[in-house]
Amino acid sequence: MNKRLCLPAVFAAASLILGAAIQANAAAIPATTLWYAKPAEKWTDALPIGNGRLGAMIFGGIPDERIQFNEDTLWKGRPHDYVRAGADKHLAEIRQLLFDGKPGAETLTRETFLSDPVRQKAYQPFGDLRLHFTGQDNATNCQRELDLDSAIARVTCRVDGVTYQREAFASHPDQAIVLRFTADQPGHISFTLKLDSPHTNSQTKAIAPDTLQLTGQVEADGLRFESQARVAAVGGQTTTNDNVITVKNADSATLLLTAATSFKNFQDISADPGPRCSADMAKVSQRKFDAVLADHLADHRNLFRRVTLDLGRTDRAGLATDERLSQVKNSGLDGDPALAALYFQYGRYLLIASSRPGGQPANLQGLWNQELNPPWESKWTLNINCEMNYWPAEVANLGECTGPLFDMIDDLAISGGRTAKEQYGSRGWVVHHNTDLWRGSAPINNIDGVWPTGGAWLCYHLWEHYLFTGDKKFLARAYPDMKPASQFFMDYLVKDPKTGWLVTSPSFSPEQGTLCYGPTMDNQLIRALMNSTIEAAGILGTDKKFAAELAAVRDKLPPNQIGKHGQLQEWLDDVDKPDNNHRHLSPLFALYPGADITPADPKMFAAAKVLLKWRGDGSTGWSFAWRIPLWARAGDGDFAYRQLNGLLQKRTLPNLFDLCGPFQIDGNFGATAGIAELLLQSQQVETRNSKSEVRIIELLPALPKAWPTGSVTGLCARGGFEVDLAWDKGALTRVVIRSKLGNPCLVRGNGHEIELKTEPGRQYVLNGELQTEGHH
Ligand code: FUC
Repeated sequence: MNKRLCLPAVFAAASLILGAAIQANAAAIPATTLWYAKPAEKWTDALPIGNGRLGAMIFGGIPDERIQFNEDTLWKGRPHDYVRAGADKHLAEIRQLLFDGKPGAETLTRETFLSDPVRQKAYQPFGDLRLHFTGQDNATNCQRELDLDSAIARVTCRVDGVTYQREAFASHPDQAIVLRFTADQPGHISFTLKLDSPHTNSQTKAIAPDTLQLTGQVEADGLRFESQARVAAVGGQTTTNDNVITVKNADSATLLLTAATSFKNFQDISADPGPRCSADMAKVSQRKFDAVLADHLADHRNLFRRVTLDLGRTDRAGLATDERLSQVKNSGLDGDPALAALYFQYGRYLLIASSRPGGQPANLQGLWNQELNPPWESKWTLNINCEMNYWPAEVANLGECTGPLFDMIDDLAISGGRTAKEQYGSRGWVVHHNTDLWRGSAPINNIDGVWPTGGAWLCYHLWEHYLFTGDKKFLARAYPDMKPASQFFMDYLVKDPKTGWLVTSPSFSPEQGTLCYGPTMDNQLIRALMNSTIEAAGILGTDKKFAAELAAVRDKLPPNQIGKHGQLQEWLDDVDKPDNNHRHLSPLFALYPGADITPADPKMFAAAKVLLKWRGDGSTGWSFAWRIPLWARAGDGDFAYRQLNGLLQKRTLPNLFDLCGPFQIDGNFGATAGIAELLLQSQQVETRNSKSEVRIIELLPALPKAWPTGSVTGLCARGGFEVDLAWDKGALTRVVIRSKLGNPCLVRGNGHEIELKTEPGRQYVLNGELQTEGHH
């Protein structure tokens, strides 16, 4: 293909008019566009759009387009309580065997303690739109792109002197997927449309001359679903025959897709998907395309444009995205810093597209899945993956996107309450290492499922949301989940006869070793949960007595321990092996995303670094990704950068989706959070006296050498701040701090420090030496 024409569609028209005058060059390619000079061959080449509930993968085929779509409540199964009846009767014996170091605990746990049934249910694909564009067999100059700034996927091509364009976006305000087909000459839009589904119990028919309806049911007694596709053509003829819509010689056409299921909530699937679908369709099809587009752009940009990132540009930024990725695979990321910035913004885009208030949280694949049996059921794995999805939310200024995660916690407090009672005889609620649409909370799969701190980790996100926003109303809404999560551990923890500490048992250090008690990660997570619950009670002026009781329990948790190699121990006993480079980094929770291990405790900080060093480079995408913020917290930007490089070289698909083995989205989100952590950190506070604390904002705490010059705007810091930074030759040149709440902060960077007393709504401009240049 002629290089001159390998430009995103926004430039294609200009290049055709201006001919050779326009050359592909780095400056012409928007920094937030993924683009390709050929259609997707596989699903993992296709480009994702989503409105948090509806998602679609756009293949960009010419003349045959496939648009595979999802709705985030279409799952196998039905309301179900997975609790293992009678498990509590075996708890004491399992614990005794573990304390005594006798064999048998694993077998007894496997036989008596796992969920019923032992596996949870799978997220499902919904359907496919199939378009055939008549007369486009000999298309040239085909290209496709995903513009992250507008959340629009575009496909363009030329046939016999006519330029064609297709655009697709998933509108959150209109709850529909919207496509528009245009040509630069009238009367040239001709296509057929079909709608089908991989579910065998499904059927499609035309319900109006312009509308197809897909109905089906996942399985007997399972979720029912419906989708409608409606075509509105300008000019030409639109006809329907059985289950095909044919458009001939139109000037342009709009295609609207709505979809719904019978899911009401995790305990109720009695909704009727038909009226839901029809109502969404009636609403969107009455509106003018331009109005739908304008609302979509405003809605998306309100979130997306809060943050910009510039790490510098080279000529490689002008290449197609898959070519850029191949170059990284060959020669590393050094020659293309703009690809790191694109990857960062892609993570933000994917979170906006897969997690919006009112919907389901981003699952293992966000919300994009074409498989009836997806890897790990495309559920929510809680021993790292689901939490990692939400790491970028606060720091990358997308706090609203946490809504679905918090709603899921509300559900788990109900289902997990039953598991706490039935399996452990405890108050409160517990969830183990996975959950699904039915909010399974009992241990699944095998003994490594018996890890009781999934709920504690989820609650950490509630507390983080409060730390970033200072929103007391939110805290009052979160506390009723946090308190019973803590109560569970008050009842459940058991005294280790050897040390007297209160420990989890039976448990696991995620996916390593065997059944054990008191692994370090559990202690860290429970300590974080109890600390935040106590603090929240204080802020809300409630539960004084309870908070004191909780503090007494917290004080008996095992502390972080330093072992014989100087390492932070993973288990209660000092049994760590220096050559253990496992993908999970569980005891390092307290370094990131936790904040219990900081340079304020130099010995423990050094011990955490010993363990982190042992673990070496990543393996799965998410394990590369976790190492990025961990090394950022450890203060080594170059080792963090090496992990980002590894992620892009070894675990990234052509559409920049992350690979675990199969596609899994957590690495996209973890690396996005990690890049932010290299530039800005705010996990530390300085205590002035017993009553007052000042938040520390660290600027460029771990800047990789590969990014000597750059700028970022709109990152968030705990305490209610938004921060813009610019740097050159590795040193800060300009800083803007916007204070939302009027809290004081201690700003550090470039070896300088300044304490700012701030007023809400004001911004403070500092130079590279952190001297104030004024406030506005
Ligand atoms: C955990 C990880 C695997 C995978 C799975 C979904 O079990 O250890 O690598 O990410 O979750």
